[in-house]
Amino acid sequence: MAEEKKAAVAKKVAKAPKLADPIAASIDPASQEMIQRSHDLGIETAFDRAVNLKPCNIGIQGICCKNCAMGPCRLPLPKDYNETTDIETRKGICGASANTIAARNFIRMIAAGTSAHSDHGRTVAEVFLAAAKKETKGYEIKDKIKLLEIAPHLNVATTVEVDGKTLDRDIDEIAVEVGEKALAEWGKPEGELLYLKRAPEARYEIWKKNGVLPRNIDREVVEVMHRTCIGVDQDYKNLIKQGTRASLADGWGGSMLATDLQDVLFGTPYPLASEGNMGVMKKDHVNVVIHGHEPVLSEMIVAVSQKKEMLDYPKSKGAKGIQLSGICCTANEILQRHGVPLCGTFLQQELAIITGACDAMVVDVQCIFQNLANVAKCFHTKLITTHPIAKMEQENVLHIEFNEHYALEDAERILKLAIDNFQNRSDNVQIPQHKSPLVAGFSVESIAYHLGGTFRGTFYTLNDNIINGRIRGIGGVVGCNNPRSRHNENHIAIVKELIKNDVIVLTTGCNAIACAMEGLLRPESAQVFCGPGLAEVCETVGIPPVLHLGSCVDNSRILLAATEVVKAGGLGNDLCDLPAAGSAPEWMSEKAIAIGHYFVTSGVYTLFGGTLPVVGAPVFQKYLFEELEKVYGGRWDLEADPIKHARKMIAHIDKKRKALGIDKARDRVLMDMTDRQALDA
Ligand code: NFS
Repeated sequence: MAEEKKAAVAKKVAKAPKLADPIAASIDPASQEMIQRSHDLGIETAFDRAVNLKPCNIGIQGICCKNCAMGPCRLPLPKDYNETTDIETRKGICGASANTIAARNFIRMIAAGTSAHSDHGRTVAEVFLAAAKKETKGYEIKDKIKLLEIAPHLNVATTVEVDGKTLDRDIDEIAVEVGEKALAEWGKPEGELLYLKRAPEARYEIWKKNGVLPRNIDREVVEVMHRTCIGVDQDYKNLIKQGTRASLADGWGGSMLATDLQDVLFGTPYPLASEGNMGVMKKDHVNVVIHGHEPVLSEMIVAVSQKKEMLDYPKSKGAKGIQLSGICCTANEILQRHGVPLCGTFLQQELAIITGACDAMVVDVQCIFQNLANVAKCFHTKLITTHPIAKMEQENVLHIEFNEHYALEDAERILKLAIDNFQNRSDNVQIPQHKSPLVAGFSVESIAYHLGGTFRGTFYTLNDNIINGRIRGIGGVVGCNNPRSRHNENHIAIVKELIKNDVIVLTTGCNAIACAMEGLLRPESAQVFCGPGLAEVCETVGIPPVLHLGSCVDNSRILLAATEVVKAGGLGNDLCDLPAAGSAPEWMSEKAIAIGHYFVTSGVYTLFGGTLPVVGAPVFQKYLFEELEKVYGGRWDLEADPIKHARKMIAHIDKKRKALGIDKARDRVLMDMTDRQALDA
C-alpha cells in the first residue's frame, strides 16, 4: 500500500507542468506567436505559470490575516453567511473580524501602491533639485513655462517686489525653491499637502470635513502600517479612512509631483506619432528594451542613444543602429516625450526576450518579473538592473547602478554593453511582424490646446461637446494586465464599447499600450469604432477617441484634466458631478488599488475587473461599494464581464447627465443622427 502511495506521489511529481494555450492566453497575435515560440524552445513564461499555479481561494477574497505569528488566520466565507452574526462567529485568534482583516489588507495594498508611486516621485524630486542647483550634468530644467505654472501651487513666488515695482524672479532661484518645497511634501512636520488645493474647492471641502487631508506623504504610509499592526485599529470604517488619506497622498501628492517635476525636467508631452507592439524591434539593429518606471534612467538612455558616437558605434559591430523600445510605464514615459516606440505591456516582458533579438533589457523598479533572468539565460540577452532598491538573485543579471550625478556616463556604459552584445546574438531570431501606428502625448496642456484651439486654450470645447451630447461622457481606463484573464481582451472590449457609445477615453499605463497595439490611438480609428457624436468631434479636432495621457503616475493628469472640465463650467462644481467613470479592467498591482481608491475618494465611480480582495467580507465590501458614495460621491464596483463593465460605466455617465439636466441634449443629437441615416437610406 505504502509503495502504491509512493508511486502515485512520484507520478504526480513527474507530471509535466501544463502549457498555456497561446490563443486562450492573449488576443494579441504577436504575443500568441511568442508564447508558441516559448513552448517550442522549452522556455516557461508567466502564461504557463498562471495555468499551473491556482490562486489561494481565501487570500483572493481578502480574508487571510498574516500580520502576526498567531496566524495566519484564514476566515473562509461560510455557506450560511449571516451579516448580523458574522462578527461574533467568524474571527481570528485575536478576535479580528473578516471586515477588519479585509480592511487592513486593503489599506496595506494602498500603502504599498502609494509608496511605489511616491518613492518614484521622491527620486524625481531629488534629481530635480540637483538639476536646479546645477549639480548634475545630464539633467536640466527644460520646461520653464510649466515650472512657472506649478510654482504657485507649491507656494513659491514667481515675482519679487523691488522699489515698489513687481519684477520677474530669477528662474534658477524659483527652480531651487520648487525643488525644496516639493521634497518637503514627503516629510514636512506640519500642515497638509499643498496640491490638495488644486482640486475643485467643493472637493477639498469634502476631504477637510471628513478629516482625510493628508499631512505628508511618508506619514500617511507609516500610519497605515502602524494601524494595521496586530491590535491597533479594529474598525473597518476608521481603517479605510486612513487608506483614503494615504491614497490621496498618492494621487494628489506623490504621483502628481512626479508628473509635474518630470514635465519640467524632461518636457511636457505634446502629441506625436509612433508605433506599438513587438514588431518595433529590428533584426538588423541593436535592440535595447527599457522596462520599469522612472524616466530618470530612460531619459538618459534616450539622450545618449542620439549622440553621434552612439549612432556610429553599432556599425562597427555589424548593426545598422540602435532600436530603443519600452515595456510597462517607462515605455509610456519615453513614448510621450520622445516618440520611442512601445515594445509591449506588462505581460509581454518575457516575450520580448523570447524574440531572441533583445540585446539588452534594462530595468529599474516596479512590475519587473524575476523570471526575466531565467528567460534571459536562454539567450544572449544582457539583463541589467540599475536601481539600488531593486536587484535580482540570479547570477546572470548584471547590476549597473544608476547615479544621477554620472547619469550620462552610466547610460553610455549600458548602451555600449548592449551594442557589444549584438555580435553574440544567434541566428535563431523571430520578431513578430505586428505593430500599430499610434498618436500619444496628451497632457492636460495639450488637450487644452487641441480642444480649445490656439486662441482659446481651455476645456470649453470639450465641455460644449459634452453638454450638447456629441460626447456622452469621459471614461478613464487604466491599469495592468493579469494572466488570470486573457491578455488585453477586457481592456480592448471595454474601451471599444465605451467609444462606440460616444464616451471619450483617457488612458494610461498598460491599458494605453493595449489600446496602442489594437490601433485605437489613431485618429482614423474614430470612424471605425466610435458612435456618431464622438466620431464627429474626433474628426473635427483631429484627435483619436482614446487619448494616451502617459504612465500610471500620470493618472494625476486625469485628475487635473477632470478638474479643468469642472472649471470650464456647465458640468457641476465638483468632480463627482461629471459624467465620468474610471476602470481598471485587468488590474494586478497594489498600485492599482491605491489609484482606484484615490479615484473613488476624488468622486469617481470606479470599476475593477477580475476580482477584488474584499469579497470575503461582505459588510466591508458594501461599505466600499455603497456607503462611500454618500461621503465622497464616488464608489468602488466590480464587474468581470467586459461588456457589462462598460455598460455600468455608461449607466453611471447617463445618471450624471440626467442630474446635470443635459440628458435631453443627447437625445436630440441621436435623433438628428437617426434622421440623417434615414435620409441616407
Ligand atoms: Ni501601472 Fe506601470 Fe502596467 Fe500595472 Fe505595472 S506597468 S505603474 S502597475 S502593470 S499599468
